[in-house]
Amino acid sequence: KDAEKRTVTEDGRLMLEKAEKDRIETVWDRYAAQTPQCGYCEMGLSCRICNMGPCRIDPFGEGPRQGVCGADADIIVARNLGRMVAAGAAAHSDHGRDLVEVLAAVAEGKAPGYGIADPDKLKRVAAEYGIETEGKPPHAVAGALADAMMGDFGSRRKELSMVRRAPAKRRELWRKTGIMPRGIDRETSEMMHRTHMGVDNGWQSLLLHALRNALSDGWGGSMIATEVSDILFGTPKPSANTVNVGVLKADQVNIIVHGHNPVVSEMLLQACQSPDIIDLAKAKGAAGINLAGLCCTGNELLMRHGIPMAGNHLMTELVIATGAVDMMLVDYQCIMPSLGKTASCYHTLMISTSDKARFPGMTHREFHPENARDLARDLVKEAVENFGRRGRVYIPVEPVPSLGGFSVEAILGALGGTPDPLLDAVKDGRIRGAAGVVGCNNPKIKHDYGHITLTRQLIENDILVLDTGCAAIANAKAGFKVAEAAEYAGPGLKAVCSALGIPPVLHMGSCVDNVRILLLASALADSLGCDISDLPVAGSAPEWYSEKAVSIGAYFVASGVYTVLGPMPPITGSMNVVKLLTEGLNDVVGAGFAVEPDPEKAGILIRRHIESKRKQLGL
Ligand code: BF8
Ligand code: SF4
Repeated sequence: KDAEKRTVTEDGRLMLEKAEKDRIETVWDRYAAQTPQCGYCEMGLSCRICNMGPCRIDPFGEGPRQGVCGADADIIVARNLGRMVAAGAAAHSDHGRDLVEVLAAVAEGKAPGYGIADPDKLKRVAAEYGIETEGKPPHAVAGALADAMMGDFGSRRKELSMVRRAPAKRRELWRKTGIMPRGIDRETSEMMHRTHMGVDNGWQSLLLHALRNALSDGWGGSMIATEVSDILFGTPKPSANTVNVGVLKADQVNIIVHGHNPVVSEMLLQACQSPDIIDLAKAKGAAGINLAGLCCTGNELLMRHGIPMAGNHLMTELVIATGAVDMMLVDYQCIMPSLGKTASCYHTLMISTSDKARFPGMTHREFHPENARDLARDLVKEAVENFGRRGRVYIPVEPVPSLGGFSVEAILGALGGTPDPLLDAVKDGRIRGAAGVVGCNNPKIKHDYGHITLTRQLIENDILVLDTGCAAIANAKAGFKVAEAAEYAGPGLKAVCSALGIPPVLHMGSCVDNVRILLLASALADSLGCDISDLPVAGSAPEWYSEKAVSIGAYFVASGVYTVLGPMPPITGSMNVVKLLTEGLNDVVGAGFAVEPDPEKAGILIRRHIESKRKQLGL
């Protein structure tokens, strides 16, 4: 059956069948309608950067070899990829900036409901920025930190502040190669400039700048997003949660938050917990109010508060098809513009909340730091009112238990304050190494098959898995994130996990939280006195779709982490670009990309890489 070809998850399959019965069109149907997709575009060989075009290069060498301007395949492919990085870096970094705005508003007392949840972290980060913290109240420190972070965004000429967290050898390499990131917006803006017609036509220099642009995301925009979120809302600690469509409750008001920025979802959580609104829900015949998440804003709540997770990217339409969602609130990124239409078949109220993200079929109710608390309360009340308008609901599965909240601070805490016990386990071979399994879903790959298959193989072979984003949700649904999941691990990893009481797959958060993986890798490299590229670690994005994932992959590689992509990026039109990314970069940044859509084979690539790094370290 079709549903079985589309997803490996039980709730996904059952919901796909329900959607079909309800005649709901899904992302898979639209993907099928798009196939075969344009071969020029798949290879990165089409260009519509200027109005002399659009142009395409004939990959078989029979038709045009150059665009109207004279750009060849190498230039066109490199420019297109560079623009993907720029868009991804911009998305993460603009999200980071929104948090800095909230931090500034908190400092000014203009953000009722928000506060400083982790004053210690505020102090630590402020000290890194050279801000005097002694004897100053948190709000004053927050204001100074917000100002200093704003300075990281614009035309900054100096090195980005947070790069100081990278190992010294890595920073030296970035300087030497000319890819040390400066202002966050500056690198993105420069990427757009360089790819304008008639600017940078060196495919190598374009790709190097793409790495610098990505680094301005990983060690800049995303890192600021994560750190400021921790300061405002709390640094995650391990806590239990539940995952899959079964987290929806037939007898409760179900509110779903979807998107990325915790600025909105945190206020929703507060409102859902207020006793007067819970009483209102009970007066309307509901047993309570159930807040659950989708995608990364869900991950933010899961990490900090153990809020249940309804699903990842490809589940977002299907969750609505339960008929049990009384309200869905979205902020931005990865929100399919189809959702409003899907919801129109049910009673679900769809609310868009960000000044920069509108969607058809949604009501726009804009959140700002000043009005967020009150607006969240109003909206939760509206969701409660909507509970009575429900039709029949279909919640076909029981939720799966899972453990989240593994910030670097929490991991080091579990290890007794230093990475040494982890390093000892790596040195004596109980743990062979670590791998990040991150990123999206993509209808080109069977839903969650890539994540689950790769993760299972890695832990079976004693490789600790760190995951984020939609991959983390897939792995939680597969049951890899309870202490008992140590059973799935090889003997060495199993022993370590059992001793520490942790699962073999650690949920490190949302996609901006990939920086937590960078920071953990830096801590390990510092302890060993080596560079990140010397470590037995790897990254992977088995089902990636988004431009943000391109930026993440590029900053992982530029930071020295070998990274295996599932779906092929649009680069095969230029063998020069393919070769540079998969081979040449090793000589430049000590790491490169591989592409392998089959997760079983991707696992073998990662294991081979980890074993070769162990050998180089003499382990
Ligand atoms: O930032 S993993 S589909 S939800 S892009 Fe999007 Fe991809 Fe999911 Fe989160 Ni990340
Ligand atoms: Fe064509 Fe060159 Fe314009 Fe691209 S930039 S659309 S290749 S003329």
